[in-house]
Amino acid sequence: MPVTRGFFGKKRPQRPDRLPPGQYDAGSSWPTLTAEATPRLDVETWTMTVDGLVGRPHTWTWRDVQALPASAYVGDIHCVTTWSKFDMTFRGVSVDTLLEAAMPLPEARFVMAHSTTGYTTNLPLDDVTGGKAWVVWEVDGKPLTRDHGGPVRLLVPHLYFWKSAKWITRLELMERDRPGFWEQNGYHDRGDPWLEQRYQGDP
Ligand SMILES: Nc1nc2c(c(=O)[nH]1)N[C@H]1C(S)=C(S)[C@@H](COP(=O)(O)O)O[C@H]1N2
Ligand SMILES: [Mo]
Repeated sequence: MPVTRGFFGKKRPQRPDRLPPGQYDAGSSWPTLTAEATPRLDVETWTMTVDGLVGRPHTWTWRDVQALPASAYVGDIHCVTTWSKFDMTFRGVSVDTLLEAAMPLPEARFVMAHSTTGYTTNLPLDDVTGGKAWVVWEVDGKPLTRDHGGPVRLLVPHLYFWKSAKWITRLELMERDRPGFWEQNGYHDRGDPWLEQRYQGDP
């Protein structure tokens, strides 16, 4: 009986249409990328704040965020170092829910995401509203591990993954854009993987 070579023997992306330019399918592996030392956060003391250009600055405790309406993302993620991962399931709360409580002022157009570690990343407000961004604590049915940003990270899956700040503690709304950690080091202010916005100066 003839054996169809290549079906099992070759590693090919399962869905080339879902792989942005210059990316490869990392399969079941999930690399960790961390610029700073991995912090050990206590959910008893961790808080999430939305402030800056908002009508009502707001801080949630761990229990407060767990009590908000839950929301999930099922789909892909893309790291600027060229790996992508398909079909991940993250659970948490939509950033829209947090912003609703804090009431952004009309002049707010950008956000800075802050981690407890001092890591920052800047995003257009439009990229974290309209059901496109989450604050998450669970992945594929399990609590986020510390390496991957546990207990809580930002998730903005339609942009390169450096925008998804691990150990998130604060979203600061701003009128003008200001570069975060990697953006000061040459990465793009927006970071759309489909447009290959990897570095400052890319389209
Ligand atoms: N606080 C913090 N968040 C971070 C980073 C980091 O170094 N520190 N790295 C970013 C980058 S470059 C990527 S690709 C993803 C990596 O997430 P992972 O380690 O869960 O794969 O987190 C992003 N969020
Ligand atoms: Mo990354």
